[in-house]
Amino acid sequence: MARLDVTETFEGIRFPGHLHTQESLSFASTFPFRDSDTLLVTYPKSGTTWMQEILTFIYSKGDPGPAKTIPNWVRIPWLEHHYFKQTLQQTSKPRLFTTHLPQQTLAAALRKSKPKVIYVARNPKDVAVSFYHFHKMANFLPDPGSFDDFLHHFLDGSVHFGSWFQHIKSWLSCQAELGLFCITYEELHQDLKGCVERLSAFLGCPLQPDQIASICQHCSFASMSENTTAHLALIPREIMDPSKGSFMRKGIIGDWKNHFSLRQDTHFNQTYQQEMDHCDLGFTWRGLD
Ligand code: PPS
Repeated sequence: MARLDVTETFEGIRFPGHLHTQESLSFASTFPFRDSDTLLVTYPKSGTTWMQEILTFIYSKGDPGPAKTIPNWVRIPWLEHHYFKQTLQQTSKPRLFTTHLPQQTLAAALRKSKPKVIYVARNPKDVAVSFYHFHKMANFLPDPGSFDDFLHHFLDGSVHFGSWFQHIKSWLSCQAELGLFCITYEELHQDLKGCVERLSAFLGCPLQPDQIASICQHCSFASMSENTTAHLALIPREIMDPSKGSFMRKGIIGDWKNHFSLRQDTHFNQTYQQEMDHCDLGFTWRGLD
């Protein structure tokens, strides 16, 4: 299934047709979750792959076996991807899933059961930069044009996967209802060990100190860059072109400062203020200013 130039629009949001079909999006929106499932929710480029790796290691109790031998899209598949139904048959228990879908698409399905839901958020300026570079290498996403063009689309929400603002606002608005575990990319950076401890408590998956140490070692940027099953390096070059960039690109906080002009930063801050006014995220960004 190539469909590199196809765009699927579902509930007003555009998705790459290479990975999504109307049927797969519909299947995701009515998916029968179980209370024992864990759902990882992210806007693209917010630390999805990092959290997939951490969750894999928490459930394997620090054993690198599964993370080193099974690609991340099989270990913790995306609900909305076209291969999901097929992958589901191989999914071991407890079932772990990933999604980039907005909250309203999954609201009805999530009301029917109580899976554990983890939301990973990242400073949106760094998300925009990472997403821009990803567009350059991923042939299933549109040509982003200049960074200025891309930023414009990112801020008005017309990029694939929709508005970052709507995504975070809609998910965090049902934080209490869903018992959402919210964590940021920046927190993972600052204190990976502390984050792993919090996650293991949330998941009811106790870990020994040596297991936590193994997780922190294997989930570092350097280790994950070498583990091709952790990211998209296994994907053919017609789909993701390594000559145009790297999936494990920089993995740092604040790279936006190397990309944003003063004008772009001012415009971004104004849009952020307008969109996030009266929205208490419950945490403050590190690196937004
Ligand atoms: S995707 O395509 O939505 O699944 O992308 P996603 O995994 O959400 O985000 C990719 C960015 O996360 C960085 N990354 C990491 N940073 C620090 N440490 C670790 N271990 C790590 N793993 C992935 C990756 O480098 C992308 O960020 P940028 O800023 O582009 O480097």
